[in-house]
Amino acid sequence: MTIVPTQSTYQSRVADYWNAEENPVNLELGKLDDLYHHHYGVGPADRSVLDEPDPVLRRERITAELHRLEHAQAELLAAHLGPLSPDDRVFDAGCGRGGGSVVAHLRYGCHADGVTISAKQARFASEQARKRGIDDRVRYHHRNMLDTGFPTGAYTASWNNESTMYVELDLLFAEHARLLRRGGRYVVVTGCYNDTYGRASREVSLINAHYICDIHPRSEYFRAMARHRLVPVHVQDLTADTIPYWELRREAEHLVTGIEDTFLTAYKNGSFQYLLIAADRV
Ligand code: GPP
Ligand code: MG
Repeated sequence: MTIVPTQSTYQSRVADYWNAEENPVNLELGKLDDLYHHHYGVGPADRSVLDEPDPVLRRERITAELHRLEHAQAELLAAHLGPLSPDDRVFDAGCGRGGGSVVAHLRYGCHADGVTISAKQARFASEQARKRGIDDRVRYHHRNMLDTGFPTGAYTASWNNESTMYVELDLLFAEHARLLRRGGRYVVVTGCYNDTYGRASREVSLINAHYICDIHPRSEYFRAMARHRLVPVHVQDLTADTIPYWELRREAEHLVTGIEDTFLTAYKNGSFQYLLIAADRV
């Protein structure tokens, strides 16, 4: 079978974005312990880092605190994948620079396959796994998460960590349902727009433009899961838990990308939610 990583002009533009992306907020945080995340943080923030008088140390302490919050998000997601054994195989859909698969492997000893549409991210993540000496168990592939070419029913767990807004949910969940064995676990953490607000707000539209994505409404996740043998077992609204991350990130002059206030407005005006859904493949 021929693997075609990008399947449309849109997907090629998304790949271009991630091939060019070098935001300090991702690279400076990842550098701290070689866990490169492409998602936001959760939990209470230690804002005392902002009071550090030494300017160099202040920047370092803010960077470390943001990384701690992003790592807590990755651990929260990973906790919902289990229990898993070292014989189990997991699938990381939209793996970015690879942090999430390493977190899952360190926690469970499992095999992991991560896929990204960005050739540069796949190379970067593979190099990280090689340096850690886990490249026999944690592998990254330049492939399309909608058509991975991986074997049917081979996976015990799979996830999307902030990557569903780039794809049609029906196509995505069909692929997860195919890859997961019966009784397997699927977990998604995502930003979604809130159906009770109405349609997408101005802020949601600005976030879409910033990342070249298309944020889905909350309702669409449950409809699409129901169509693809994915039955929710746990739903958690993480909106309040992610606000401290954004409140701290907006103060980090050395790391801001310019989207911080838009996220805070979107969360606070009720138009946008940060959600975790864990589902069983039946
Ligand atoms: C996080 O990645 C963001 C995305 C993958 C896309 C949009 C997500 C939503 C929840 C809407 P990142 O860590 O590369 O972003 P940033 O550079 O802003 O930290
Ligand atoms: Mg980031």
